[in-house]
Amino acid sequence: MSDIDRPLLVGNDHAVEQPYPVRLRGTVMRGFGRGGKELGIPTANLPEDVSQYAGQFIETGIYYGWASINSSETIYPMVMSFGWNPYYKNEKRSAEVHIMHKFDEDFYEKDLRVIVAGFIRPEKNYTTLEALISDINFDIQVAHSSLARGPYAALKEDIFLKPSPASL
Ligand code: ADP
Ligand code: RBF
Ligand code: MG
Repeated sequence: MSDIDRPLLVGNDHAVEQPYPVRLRGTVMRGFGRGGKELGIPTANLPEDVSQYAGQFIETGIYYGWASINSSETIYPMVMSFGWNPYYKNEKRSAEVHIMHKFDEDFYEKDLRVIVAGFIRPEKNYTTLEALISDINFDIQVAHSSLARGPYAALKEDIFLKPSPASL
């Protein structure tokens, strides 16, 4: 049994409200390698200048939206952690994207584009790794159900994520 007690739907059902959607793009960087190994939840880290840029629009916290790699046709749902990772006491604010898809290979160095569609919750500190992992798994469920609503689903078609006409 999970003791997580928060809603599965976040954000206005009828419209994506400002400042969303927030569009971010950057090369996937190497981090400490904790996401995959310790949590079983890999996160593709965006460059520092991109998290600086994001900070103009959004507060630290956990977000949901859509992502693409190298502007390919395939668009994936994603959850993003933007902040200081209090559990790990990081010194830098990072933007880390977990794509809700099982990949056979890493995609370091590739161009990651994300559309942040809404806020899920503030960052928390945890006493155990298990508690952090269950919260992240719940965030993934929240993202799934929240993105299924019309205005959020429509963002999947945003041209920002897709191949440019010249590359077709
Ligand atoms: P790091 O600290 O280097 O970010 P992680 O353990 O968080 O290490 O793993 C992140 C890397 O794993 C990403 O940069 C990407 O190349 C790869 N990866 C594989 N599957 C996924 C996924 N579903 N979401 C995000 N990254 C993934
Ligand atoms: N780290 C925290 O310290 N507190 C959090 O509340 C938190 N929430 C997260 C939610 C999601 C959806 C993801 C993908 C990560 C979250 N993390 C959080 C970050 C986690 O600590 C991070 O991915 C690892 O530090 C690996 O880089
Ligand atoms: Mg990572």
